[in-house]
Amino acid sequence: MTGRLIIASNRIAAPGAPRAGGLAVALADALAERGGGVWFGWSGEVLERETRGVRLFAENNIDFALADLTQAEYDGYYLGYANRALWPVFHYRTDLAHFDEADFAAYEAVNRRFARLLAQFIRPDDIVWVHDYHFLLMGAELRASGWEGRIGFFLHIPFPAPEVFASLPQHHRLARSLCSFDLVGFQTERDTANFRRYLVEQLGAQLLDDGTIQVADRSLRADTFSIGVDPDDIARAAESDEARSAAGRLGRITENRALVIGVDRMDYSKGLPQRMEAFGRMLDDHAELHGGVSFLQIAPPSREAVDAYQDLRQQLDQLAGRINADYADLDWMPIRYLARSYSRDALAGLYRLSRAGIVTPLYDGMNLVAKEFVAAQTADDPGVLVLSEFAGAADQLTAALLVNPHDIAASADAIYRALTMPLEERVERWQDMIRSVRDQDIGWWRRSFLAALDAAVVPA
Ligand code: GDG
Repeated sequence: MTGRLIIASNRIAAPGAPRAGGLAVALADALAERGGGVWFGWSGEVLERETRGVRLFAENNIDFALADLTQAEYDGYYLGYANRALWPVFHYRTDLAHFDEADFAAYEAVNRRFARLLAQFIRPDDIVWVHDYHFLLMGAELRASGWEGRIGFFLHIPFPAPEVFASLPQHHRLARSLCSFDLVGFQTERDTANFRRYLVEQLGAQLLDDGTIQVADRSLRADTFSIGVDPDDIARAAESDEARSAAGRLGRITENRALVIGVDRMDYSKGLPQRMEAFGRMLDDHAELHGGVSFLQIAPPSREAVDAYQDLRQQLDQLAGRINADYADLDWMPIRYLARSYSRDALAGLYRLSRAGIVTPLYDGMNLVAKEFVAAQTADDPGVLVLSEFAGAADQLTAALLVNPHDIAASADAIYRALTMPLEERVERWQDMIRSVRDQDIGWWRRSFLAALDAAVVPA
């Protein structure tokens, strides 16, 4: 164990605010477990022109260091390069990508400015853990600022096939920067293999027998660390007053109808239109279920300033409207589509109430909702998970009903199968899944990443 842990992520869980997400809790725990450290990132504030420099807050023994963005940085770095170029390309949607040089310049400038701010805090024996696609250039920029200590990087989204990654005009720059880290972590074996293959084919890397990757004068490691959830915490949340009240409110309306639930940020990677079509298709095929099943889709809007997200919103509004118009009756609404967010506790209550969870992204790094759904079930009457084979979670949750989300007929069949599955099979599948959710939980994820980073050899 070395010095302090320094975490850098685009968004941070600000002091005093409730830590809603599992990830926020995991990172705060990682800092606490090390006996303190610094969590550095964007404050979430956008200022017209000037930024104010880093603002520091202490909470217990964690220092939070917050930096603002200017409007131009927010537009170019965040909405532009991160969310109009990197996000679509890494999710295999090159058709939606905008390759704008000015956006890349803003991305590079923010990575440089943030790296320099960070370099002011770090001490020689600290270790630095950088998160996600917003900060791909942070490795190179930290090294350029003179930092020689350990730095690790974890990518929360998929690392695409090398041919797809190479569609980014700046792919060499991005990959070389990733090689400035001592450890690069991915969600699945496929992501890790894609990254390694890219380095060999494009940068002439050598893969050594001990797992080290040699690229020019740098050596690094790349490995798989599948992110998890805190299953005990989710089970507790599902028992909370708020969970019961949410389940009660919904239960009164759906009465004894079977409930199918989906919870996703409103994002084109999540396969929401395909999922609604699959539910509609299931109603086409199974008249006997009319009036007997409801599909609840919770989809809090995100990144609304990006065109592709506005298009998705329209598409979903139309689809839900059409399916409901075709099938709804005086006392039955087949789809309840809610473009808003609910508390973590309320969601856990709704997962528990549901007979099936439907998590069918077209591509997803891991997908925590799949694991949260499993963790919220009870052992004596668990719901069934219908899961996309293209979610990272499918590698671990092999007892889910795995589907190709583009195959509407097969997805419709899987929903039907989930709704009609005998209790014995539901229990068997759930036990298999909860074992994996417990074995590789959020604590396992952060501990295994940090142990590998501690073990990374830093060149003398
Ligand atoms: C990225 C990667 C990877 C959703 N709606 C509400 C709400 N949520 C919570 C869920 C879950 C989280 O947000 C979403 O996580 P996902 O993993 O499903 O997806 P992304 O946001 O795309 O996350 C993904 C993840 O990073 C972690 O590495 O798994 O592949 O894309 O925790 O519960 N939470 C609340 N209200 C909502 O309405 N409170």
